[in-house]
Amino acid sequence: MITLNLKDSVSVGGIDLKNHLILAAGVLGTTGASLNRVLESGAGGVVTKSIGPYPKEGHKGPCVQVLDGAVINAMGLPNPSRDFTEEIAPLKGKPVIASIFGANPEEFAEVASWFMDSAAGFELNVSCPHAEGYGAQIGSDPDLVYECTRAVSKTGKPVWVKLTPNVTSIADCGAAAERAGASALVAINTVRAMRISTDLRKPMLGNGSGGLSGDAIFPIAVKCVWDLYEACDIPIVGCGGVSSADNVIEMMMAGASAVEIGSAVLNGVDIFEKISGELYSGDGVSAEEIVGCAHE
Ligand code: RRO
Repeated sequence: MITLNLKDSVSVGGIDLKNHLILAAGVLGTTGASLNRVLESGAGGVVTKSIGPYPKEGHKGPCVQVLDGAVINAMGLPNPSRDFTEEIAPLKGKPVIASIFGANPEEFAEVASWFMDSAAGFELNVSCPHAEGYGAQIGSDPDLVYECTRAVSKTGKPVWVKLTPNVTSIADCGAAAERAGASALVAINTVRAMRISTDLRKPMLGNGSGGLSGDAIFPIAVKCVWDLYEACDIPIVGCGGVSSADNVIEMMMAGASAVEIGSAVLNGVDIFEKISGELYSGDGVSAEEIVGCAHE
């Protein structure tokens, strides 16, 4: 397997990371203590659970269905809103990326203003597949992606935009974010999905449908990263089903400068040490040599 050499720090879209492996939004990102634990377990950076303009309890349960090689969730954007600032204030100076959402550009700008001091940068969540009025309803319209990204990029902080695969052209959405001043694109959020209990004769999740993550979506994520790399000139962060060092290299060959790990963390936070132990072993080539190399 190809291995990488790790420089002192890795800079992606204006954010300095300790390595190329980042905790994805939604998993272990609800408290400052859990985010810090993930950093101490070897993650190069961490993304918080998505924070919005008002506190939200989330969808009624069951909210998570664990399948063979995949997970479907419909958490429903549960978050404490502005109170979350207290969780990450003690982590100031660490590579903590605040995932934020809103229903319009004004709400995005308002939520961003709370984290200006504490976060290293923002990840705009315009891609949750089951968020009425938020999420993919914004992220599937390039004009709305542009307006919301613009509102936060005016802060001058690094802005990553997390995109949905549930669109005809992810490249059009990525290009809109790039035009609006995004410093990186993150691909992908979860894939719209549902299962039905044949015993109960009704959907397994309380919300009906949800978002699919885990091994099953890795090829979808690779194709989305590939399409964004062809269409855009800002860095791409690959996310979706990454669970091994070889997956990281494959994402990079498609065009990712770093990767986020989500569902695989559910099997243990030591995933960061496990992957980096393999990824950075041996002499290793520079990431620059690998990123996008499969396009040539
Ligand atoms: O909270 C959720 O239900 C959720 C979010 Br915010 C998201 O971005 N993606 C997802 O699959 N679930």
